[in-house]
Amino acid sequence: MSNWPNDQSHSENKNISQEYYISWAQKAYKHIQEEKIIDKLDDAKINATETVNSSSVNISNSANESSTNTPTWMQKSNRLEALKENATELTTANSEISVEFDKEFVWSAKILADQGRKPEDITEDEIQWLKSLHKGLSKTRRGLLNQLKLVLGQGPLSENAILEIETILLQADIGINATDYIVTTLQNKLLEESLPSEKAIEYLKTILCDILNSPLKQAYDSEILVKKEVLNIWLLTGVNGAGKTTTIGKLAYLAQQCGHSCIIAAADTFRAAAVEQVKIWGEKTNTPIISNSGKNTDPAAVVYDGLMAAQARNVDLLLVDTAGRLQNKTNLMEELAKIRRVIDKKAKNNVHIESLLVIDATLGQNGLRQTELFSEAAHLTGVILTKLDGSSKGGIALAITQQFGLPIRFIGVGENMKDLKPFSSHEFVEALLDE
Ligand SMILES: Nc1nc2c(ncn2[C@@H]2O[C@H](COP(=O)(O)OP(=O)(O)OP(=O)(O)O)[C@@H](O)[C@H]2O)c(=O)[nH]1
Ligand SMILES: [Mg+2]
Repeated sequence: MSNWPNDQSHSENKNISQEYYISWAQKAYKHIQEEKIIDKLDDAKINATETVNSSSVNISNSANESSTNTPTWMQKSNRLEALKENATELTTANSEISVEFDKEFVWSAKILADQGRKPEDITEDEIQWLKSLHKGLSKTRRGLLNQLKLVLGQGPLSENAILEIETILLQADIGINATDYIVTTLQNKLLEESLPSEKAIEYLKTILCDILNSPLKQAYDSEILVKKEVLNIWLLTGVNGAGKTTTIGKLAYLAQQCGHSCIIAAADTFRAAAVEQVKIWGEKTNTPIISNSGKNTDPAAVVYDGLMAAQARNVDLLLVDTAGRLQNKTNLMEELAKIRRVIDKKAKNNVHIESLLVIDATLGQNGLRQTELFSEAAHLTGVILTKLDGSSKGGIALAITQQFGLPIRFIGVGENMKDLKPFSSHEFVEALLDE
């Protein structure tokens, strides 16, 4: 994976049978199992080689034993025995695989199959990721589907049905604008054509995907975020505790995985502990940190230092961590505007700037007000949603996209390094509406 695709492609064929997906999932599971065994065998090979090597050293040191003359083929055979023993152990030890083959696995496999993937290319991480997303949105999904099944499939929506759908969409944090749009578009379709409940839900999925993809069609490149041959500067902003620093760590990890060179500017100078927190992520991901431990350091100065270092070192990506601030604190928002001005002024040639608002998805509609005010100060180009594994309802993604035309760029579903991925409208909408 050299870039960070927002893979929106997926099969349009909704008639594929469940049996097909189960068989696909079984193949993917077998493949993951085999990969695990190969990994373990590789480890065992190294261990066995080390054991044989160290025992031959011992043997050669012992003058009275004839094993100094142990023929090479015999040593190999010992190694083979060790490998065979390990292989038998491993093939019988299913517990070695942490991802379980269950309903969630089949669902995850289905999402990957619909994106045109092959079972022999699937990794355990990808399945774990989709499982977390599906699990995180399970409560919202259950509520939405139960209600929708009651009112869909009976021709155009009655006034009561409209009210019920509106209520359930609003409860899922989808917001007034997006809810209006969704219900009107759905009703227009149902007035045109009578759809059974299942087909109406499929149609609803296309409405939601269209909303989520709409900013990409207008102004943004849907393919990649890290542009080639330029310095990419990603400024992360947001309210206190939204998950900015953790997301910076996860992004540094992703950058490393994709082969992009990266440095982090620790521009949260508000708390001493903030720089320490960034440094821990720097160590975990082997990413250089630019910081200034002086008291009352101007965060804009750290950003400036970061920029200079990034340009001098010719790195692909500069990640900027900022202090958490409430959107209604004017002085703090002015400080943010200054940071943004420094970036715009000093980074003129060969740069691509992304200004990303990190939103804690569990905070619901508050995200809309945050988006509005952070947009003014930091000229946002996108949003990162965190904590979709928690009590979040998820609908805020649609509310933000519909109201502000900003794309959701990444989503976080946990506190670990691997718990962040580029946003895919297909995956997200299926997790919201597919059992
Ligand atoms: N469950 C879950 N927790 C997360 C996620 N992202 C971040 N967190 C947690 O949220 C808490 C706050 O994260 P930080 O990264 O420190 O947030 P921040 O925005 O940098 O906070 P300030 O710098 O204080 O404004 C930490 O406990 C993180 O581990 C996520 O996707 N899921
Ligand atoms: Mg922080």
